Amino acid sequence: MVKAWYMDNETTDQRLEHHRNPPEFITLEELYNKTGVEYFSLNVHTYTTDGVLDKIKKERGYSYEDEMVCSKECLANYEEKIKSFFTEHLHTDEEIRFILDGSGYFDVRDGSDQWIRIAVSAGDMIVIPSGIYHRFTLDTNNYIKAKRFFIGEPVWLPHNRPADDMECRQRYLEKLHKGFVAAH
Ligand code: KMT
Ligand code: NI
Repeated sequence: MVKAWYMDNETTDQRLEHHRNPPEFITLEELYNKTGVEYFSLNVHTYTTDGVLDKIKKERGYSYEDEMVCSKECLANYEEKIKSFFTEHLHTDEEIRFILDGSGYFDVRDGSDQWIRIAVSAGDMIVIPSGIYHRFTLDTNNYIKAKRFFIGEPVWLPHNRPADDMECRQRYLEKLHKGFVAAH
């Protein structure tokens, strides 16, 4: 089940929760209004036939999908990959992940440059907007399995911060200042 909170800046062990003291949780609605991050809840046992994922894919034009596993055993160049996932970056396209098993954290910056930590596990699907600074880490379970989606030919390339001159960054900032409006 998804949960989101403001995290402190302490990241000696990135896999821990790093709540502020006292903890400051935020709702999914607040998360969307503050960052544009979208969330869908899916049933991992029925998603292949219940039509919920199919509808999202159709409406949003997700034409590409694959599956990835992140764990010490399954990820080639594990340490390097984990390090690059956790380096603050943005993408020219949305980062769309549907968690099938395991768990992890997506960290996103709010409009005041504060980190919000989003804990995801099986059934959670999140859409991280293009142009937002973010990062990913496994938690102490050290395991996640997720589906990735993309509109057209996938571009996974991260642009590490600072990438403020990029067009996708400028467009993201415009939406942030105007207020996010759901596309559907
Ligand atoms: C990414 O791009 O950060 C990832 O794909 C991380 C794993 S997705 C659960
Ligand atoms: Ni990313």
